[in-house]
Amino acid sequence: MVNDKAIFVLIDSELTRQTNGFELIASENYASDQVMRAMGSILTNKYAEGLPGKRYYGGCEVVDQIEQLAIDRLKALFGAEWANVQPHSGAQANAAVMLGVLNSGDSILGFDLSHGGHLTHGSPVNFSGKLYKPHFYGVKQDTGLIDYETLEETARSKRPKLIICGASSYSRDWNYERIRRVADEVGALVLADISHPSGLIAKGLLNDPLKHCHIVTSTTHKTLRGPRGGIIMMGEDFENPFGIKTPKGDLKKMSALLDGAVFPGTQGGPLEHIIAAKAVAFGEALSPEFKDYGKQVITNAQVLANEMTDRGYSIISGGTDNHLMLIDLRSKNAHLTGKLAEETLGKCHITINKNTVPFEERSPFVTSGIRLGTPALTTRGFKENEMQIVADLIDRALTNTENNSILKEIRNDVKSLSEGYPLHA
Ligand code: DSN
Repeated sequence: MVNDKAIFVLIDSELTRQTNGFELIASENYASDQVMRAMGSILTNKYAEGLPGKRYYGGCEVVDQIEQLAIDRLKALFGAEWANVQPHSGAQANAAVMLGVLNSGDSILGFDLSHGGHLTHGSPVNFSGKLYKPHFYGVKQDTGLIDYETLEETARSKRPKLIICGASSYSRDWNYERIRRVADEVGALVLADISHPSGLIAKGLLNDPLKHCHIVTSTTHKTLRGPRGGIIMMGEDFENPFGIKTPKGDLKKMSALLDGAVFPGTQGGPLEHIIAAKAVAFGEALSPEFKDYGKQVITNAQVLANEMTDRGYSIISGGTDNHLMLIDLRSKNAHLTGKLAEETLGKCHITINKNTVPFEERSPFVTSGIRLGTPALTTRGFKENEMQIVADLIDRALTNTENNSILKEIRNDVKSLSEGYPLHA
């Protein structure tokens, strides 16, 4: 029985928006019905500070089993030795890792936000740049690929305690082995934040960070297609580098340090309804069908990148290995900004985000680029042919930004195509 009409009418409007449009935001996806059922369950009523079997509250015998299932499934999915499924988000997971392994004022080395990194990898407006001393590496201007030489030189000169790899808008795979080599040389830990490609990594479609990086964090709602949330994992025991306040080569002590950094370090009670939904999503990701979805996500991104290139748009780094691409609009039209592109496509119910490009000259509120990602449309059932139509419609909109009747036609085409691919089929 629903009484709160104000909210539920709005939720219905959002359902219509999600149903009738193309969702191309690279960090979004459509969670399954059973993931949402777990999220909306009575588990939200339960307090369970602590870990399975070691809680500060009574009545945890059921949530203990749920959380343990989530942990076990996650470990099986990634081949991890240890996992914590409590972080409320990717940012919370990164905050816990940094609290656990760093002292305030320690140096960290992360991928520059303006080149495709993330706020929590040292941005001056974020806790990571305020509590720690951030240094950055980026991409090479001529290739758009990670500048590993600069990463290595900066690691040697600044001697960070933590090197962070992973990105929000980088379309290529990472050389984790190379980053680990320089980390060992300078005595740093390596954190891989795989929030974006984790669903693809889980199925072996991209390089495995757990083999080389000391700690791995992720969100659970992007390519992994679960509820909105975060996780932390460790792949194996490791020889701990000097200078870090953790015991040498002791996974058990290291995991206790990270568990403590999540709770009580940075969070209170875990969200057991979300943890149950994470368990459901990990179960879905363990299935063979999830690998087909992952492969199709990449194929769709590569088709879309090629189609956009053929229409005169420049893709940073020349293409994609994963689920996303960053497009520099200046190659198509020097006056077309990311802001105008986002607004124009929004009028056609094609949802994307404006994005800075490396060595950006415009403000982050305007930008010269857009980011496109294929996880959500792939979940919906779009394949190569549909991606060609998507590219056509995007290009048609971006070459007719002032022509409202053409934009209306495109909106109708988007709606008709969307109708053939219901959500949660
Ligand atoms: N803001 C998210 C994204 O869109 O990539 C990352 O946190």
